[in-house]
Amino acid sequence: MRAAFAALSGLIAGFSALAVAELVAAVIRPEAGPTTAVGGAVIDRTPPALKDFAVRNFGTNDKLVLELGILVLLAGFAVVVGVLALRHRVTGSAAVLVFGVVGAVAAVGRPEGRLADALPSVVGAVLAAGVLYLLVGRLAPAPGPSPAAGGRGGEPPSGTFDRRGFVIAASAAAAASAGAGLLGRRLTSAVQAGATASRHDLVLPVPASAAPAVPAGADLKIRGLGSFITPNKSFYRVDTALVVPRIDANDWRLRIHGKGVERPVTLSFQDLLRREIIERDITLTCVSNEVGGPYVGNARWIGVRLADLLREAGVKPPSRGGPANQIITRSVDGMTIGTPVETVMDGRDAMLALGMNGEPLPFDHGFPVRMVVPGLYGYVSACKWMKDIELTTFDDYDAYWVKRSWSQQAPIKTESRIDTPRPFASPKPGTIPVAGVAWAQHRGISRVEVRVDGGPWHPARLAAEDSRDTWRQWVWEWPATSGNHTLEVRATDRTGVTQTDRRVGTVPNGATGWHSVVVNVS
Ligand SMILES: Nc1nc2c(c(=O)[nH]1)N[C@H]1C(S)=C(S)[C@@H](COP(=O)(O)O)O[C@H]1N2
Ligand SMILES: [Mo]
Repeated sequence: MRAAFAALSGLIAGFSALAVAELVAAVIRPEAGPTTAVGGAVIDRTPPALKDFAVRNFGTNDKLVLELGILVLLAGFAVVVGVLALRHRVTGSAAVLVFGVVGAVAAVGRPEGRLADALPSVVGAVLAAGVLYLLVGRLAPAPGPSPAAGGRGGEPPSGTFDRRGFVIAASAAAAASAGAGLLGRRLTSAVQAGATASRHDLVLPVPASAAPAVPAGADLKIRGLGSFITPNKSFYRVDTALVVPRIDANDWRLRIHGKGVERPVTLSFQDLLRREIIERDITLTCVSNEVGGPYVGNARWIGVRLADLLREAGVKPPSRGGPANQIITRSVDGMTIGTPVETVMDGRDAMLALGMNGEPLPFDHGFPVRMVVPGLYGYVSACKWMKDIELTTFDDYDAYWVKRSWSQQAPIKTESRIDTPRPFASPKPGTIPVAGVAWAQHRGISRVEVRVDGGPWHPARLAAEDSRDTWRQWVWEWPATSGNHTLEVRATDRTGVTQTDRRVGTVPNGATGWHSVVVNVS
């Protein structure tokens, strides 16, 4: 019985540690909270070959799974520590401090970690150790009943203790912790109110160089095929951020500096708004997208040309004698992304984007400013929540994913995907539209072909081309007969390269192979 109460004491102590840590983190910064810090540290250390797993599991809403896992683990330890404290009050309580150390080390060790980030975990753990010490103290045998009752006096029957006293103390600790936790939440949203307001109040500038209207024929409007422009809400999200950074656009600064930068600059958001604004349709793709996968999306971006900014800062590409061949973009959450200077300055519309599909960038997609470079996978180009651009060389610096054994350079491979019919669909015999998308950003798509059961290739009808930097929808009307059939697709880009059938995984620079879908016509 006392063991159960001791376990409960451990849980309450753990809860108060987290609640108080979150309150302290609200003051320091939300990312410094222990579960977020430990989760982030886990992501940082995810073995390279498991990045796909990380992306798939942490890349979207499933980040919750990681945090829940940490909480469950923590609860288990809390129970053990509580029971231990019943036996050895001081040792058990002190054991709580170990978790403070784990949280603190994780927080300080994050890419943007500072010493102050240790505080939430340390304060939380010290407090929790105290709570556990006090609660377990309440479980000590109560002073015996009056000698008259038992006759012998002294020791009460083992297992009795001041139950009422314990319940009161435990409830008080739990309530106080809940209060601290709620206060922390409030404080965090108050701190973030400026960021939210700055996004809400932002009126997007009118682009001086507008994108032409999307050609009417770019969207085939076929059932089962996504829209040509991917709405922000359904746009894929891939990043390592357990807490989405919320930056106040008014406080935002971007520094451009490094090798060969003759005139280093620091720009504010207003500085960007005053520049020539361009608008472009660009399809983004993640290197972790498997053949047939979902991590590709197309948006209308507005922003400023990165090449202009670099030129004004005195940067020359390597082909013109510049000493730097790599741009490192750094985000407020410590992501580093390495992009070839030559590519950014070769005339393509590499941009610092501030608008996405007619809105300011959503927080999830990098508000206030992110990079977008047509033709390069996201991990080598699309830095979100960016704050710093440093010119360097590929020899001198490896960016975040490169340190984790992904390629330094990664142009997007020519790919295609069947979106309808779905795998294992059972359509009726007759004419069935087989449709999907194909992409080869900055090269453009010139041909898509479909075949059935390894037979001859049939040319698909291509939707109108918006730009070389966007994906292209396609459809082939399949005269389907009964039975199980395998559909395959392959694309050819405007340089004449046909998508290879060689199956390789996503590591180190993008998956290849033909997407195939098996259907049962009946
Ligand atoms: N700060 C930051 N920027 C980032 C990342 C990240 O983890 N952190 N992930 C990159 C990767 S791998 C991709 S594919 C794109 C995805 O952009 P999206 O989430 O807006 O679709 O963002 C890139 N920019
Ligand atoms: Mo990615």
